[in-house]
Amino acid sequence: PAGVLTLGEGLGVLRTRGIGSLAHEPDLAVGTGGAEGNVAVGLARLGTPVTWLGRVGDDGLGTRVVRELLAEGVRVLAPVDTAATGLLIKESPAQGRTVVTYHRSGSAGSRLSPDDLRLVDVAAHDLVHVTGITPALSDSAHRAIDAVVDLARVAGVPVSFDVNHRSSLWPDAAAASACYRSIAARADLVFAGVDEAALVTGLPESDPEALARALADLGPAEVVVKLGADGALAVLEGRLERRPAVPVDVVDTVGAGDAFVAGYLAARLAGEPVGARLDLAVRTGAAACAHPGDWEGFPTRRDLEREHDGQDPVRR
Ligand code: KDG
Repeated sequence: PAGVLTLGEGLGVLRTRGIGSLAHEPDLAVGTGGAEGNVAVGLARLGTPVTWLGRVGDDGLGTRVVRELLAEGVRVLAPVDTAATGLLIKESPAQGRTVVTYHRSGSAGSRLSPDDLRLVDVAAHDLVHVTGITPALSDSAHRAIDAVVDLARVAGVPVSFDVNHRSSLWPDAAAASACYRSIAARADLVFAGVDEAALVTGLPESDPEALARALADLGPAEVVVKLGADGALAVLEGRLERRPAVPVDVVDTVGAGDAFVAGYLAARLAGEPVGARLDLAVRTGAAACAHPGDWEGFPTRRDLEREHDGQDPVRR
């Protein structure tokens, strides 16, 4: 089976090694990121077949994005573009806090277009996963997301949509919200944080269950609202399920949402009921928080089994 198809921008990630601003920090660690690629890694590690589609530059970071995804077992369709691979910088002003800046305008990934969909047979997949980041990148990327969602719908392939609001990529909140509503209305499954659900529905953040139901009223049969340290809840065909978070010492939460989505989708594709989807999602999300990289800390099935193996912190 072809499993999941996802598409978006792959980025180089530079992260300050110490605590402090890039104005002073001397050392950077180099990695890769991009929400959809992160989800793809999460799925591959959990044994779910997955394809990632995205444009990369003819440069070291583009090669690195492709190589990391391939090394993780993701099927990669990556047209090489004349523009440079986009870049994200993570600074850590204090322990457990992260500040992200983007250097991605006009990047290779932002030049994704509906034409690129000729590389892939959308109808052959079990699910298509998109995020609200890609339509913010450019008109052509926005049209690519609309096109893949519409192709999936026509083919009867379920569409999963993670709102993933990145305010700095949008001219204003109203433009973002209108776009998210349009995708949510065509999706089968929507993921949102409480702040994102409030942005899309116009309701206050104080009642997550009402937010989930209001998102479902836009069209999707299944809605998952992520509550951070309070866990998550899901509404499927009107029925509510809720799970607490798995406690974790947080190093960096960037990427945790993607791990959560990967866990949820892996369980969904395995035919698990909603409660088990949430169980796997909160565990994979917690594992991702324990690592400074976007996706490096995502667990495999074996890692999840080992969590129950015993108390000795050293394994030999
Ligand atoms: O979820 C993690 C992503 O935010 C990160 O990898 C970069 O895709 C990214 C973005 O646009 O923020």
